[in-house]
Amino acid sequence: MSGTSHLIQLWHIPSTKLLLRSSNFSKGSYLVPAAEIYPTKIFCKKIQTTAYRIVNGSYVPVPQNKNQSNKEDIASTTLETVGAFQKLPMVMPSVDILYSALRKAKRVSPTKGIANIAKRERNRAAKQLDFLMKELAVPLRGYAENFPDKKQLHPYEQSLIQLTLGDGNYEQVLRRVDSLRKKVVSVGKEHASLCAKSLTKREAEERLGEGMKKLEDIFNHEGKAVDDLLNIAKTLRAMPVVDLETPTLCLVGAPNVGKSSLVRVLSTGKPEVCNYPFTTRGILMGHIAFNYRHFQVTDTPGLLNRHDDERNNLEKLTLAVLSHLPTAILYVHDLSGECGTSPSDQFFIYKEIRERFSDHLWIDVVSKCDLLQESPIIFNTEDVSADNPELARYQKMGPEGAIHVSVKNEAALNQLKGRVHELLVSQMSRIKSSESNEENKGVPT
Ligand SMILES: Nc1nc2c(ncn2[C@@H]2O[C@H](COP(=O)(O)OP(=O)(O)OP(=O)(O)O)[C@@H](O)[C@H]2O)c(=O)[nH]1
Ligand SMILES: [Mg+2]
Repeated sequence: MSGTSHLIQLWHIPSTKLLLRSSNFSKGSYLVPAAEIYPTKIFCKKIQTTAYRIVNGSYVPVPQNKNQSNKEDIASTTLETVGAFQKLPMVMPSVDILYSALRKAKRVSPTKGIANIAKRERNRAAKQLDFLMKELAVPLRGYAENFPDKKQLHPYEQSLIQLTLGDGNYEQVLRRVDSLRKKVVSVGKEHASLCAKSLTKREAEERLGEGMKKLEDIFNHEGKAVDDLLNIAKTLRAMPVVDLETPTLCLVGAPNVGKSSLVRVLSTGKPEVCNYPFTTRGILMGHIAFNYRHFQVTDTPGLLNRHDDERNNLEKLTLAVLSHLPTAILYVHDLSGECGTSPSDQFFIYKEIRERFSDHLWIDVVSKCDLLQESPIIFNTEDVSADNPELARYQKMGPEGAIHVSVKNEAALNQLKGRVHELLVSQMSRIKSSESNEENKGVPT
């Protein structure tokens, strides 16, 4: 397509080892199986203008009610925005917090003008312990206060936390950090007050030593919570954040059908392409520019023909994107028999997804049509269904109106790019009209 440039912005971070074990994916986007973190390709952030609520696990727009209470306003405000991960506080490694606090505490001098040696020593010991306790507790309190409550996040970000870190891990790590803070405060106070009661210089010194050792031991034992939080922050900060005001094309389909290959054609994004299912293990966010207009593209992990309860975290991630983000869908079908999911299974997945996300703008693509032309034998991997005409048609042609493309012989790729462009322009109009509806609702009558 002339005058069309395709750009993709990919930010890589090194593989992050979080909580349990490290990833062996060197090139995929970020995510996922519970408690595993993968390298990330990320994009940009922005604000969403529509409020949502969750109904039966789905994310639906909420018409704004002018008479809502203040509290509800605050809650919906928190759900309207994405980009919380980029605002997470920087976390210091536990060992740095500890050694910096110890070093500074040892330099704390007694209050000036105390002539009596014992009194001066107990004053110094109490002050040093109090200082150490505060130096350790203050950053921990900052983390507890500034890491957001998961429930207050945009549903998309809630899903990312859950699917990436594992259910409940985020909250659990924050609880561990807070319990470390409480322990540090109570032990620090207890020992500082013991120091203040010392009768001799020696006793004050001993109690100071004991107190410092105790705080050091607690931090050495439980400081891992801080390091886990540091890894969580690193991982979350590097996650893809979508600009909710920029039209987004989301590639969806069964595993191995050619989604990533099409992303590579539609943009300069380079997701991994391999001939095995679930090559794509996370969401890749890239963008395309058509005639100086910018659009986003997301590649997603494949979906299998099974019930939601049986889906893996990769599939759940794809569904989270479709449920929580305003995307246009490019649905990819592979009828060649090459991908490992039979055409009839793809048909049932497709029917379900199409129905579930019927309000999304949509293009259907039958991929690998070079194989269909070259080798009809591959295509005939299953009997054409005689008793279900819709399925029988699908097995031969894919859904009605689908564009038959091939990245191998470049068949119909320009046609596809043109359709994608039109789709994204329509998506842009949708976003604009929903924005102006929101604004009109906000104007008092
Ligand atoms: N012959 C042919 N092979 C293709 C075409 N498009 C993709 N393939 C091959 O199909 C296989 C899967 O392609 P991917 O693009 O990785 O598929 P995917 O849907 O992203 O796969 P997952 O990420 O695992 O879900 C690779 O071996 C590709 O080279 C095509 O148009 N023709
Ligand atoms: Mg892929």
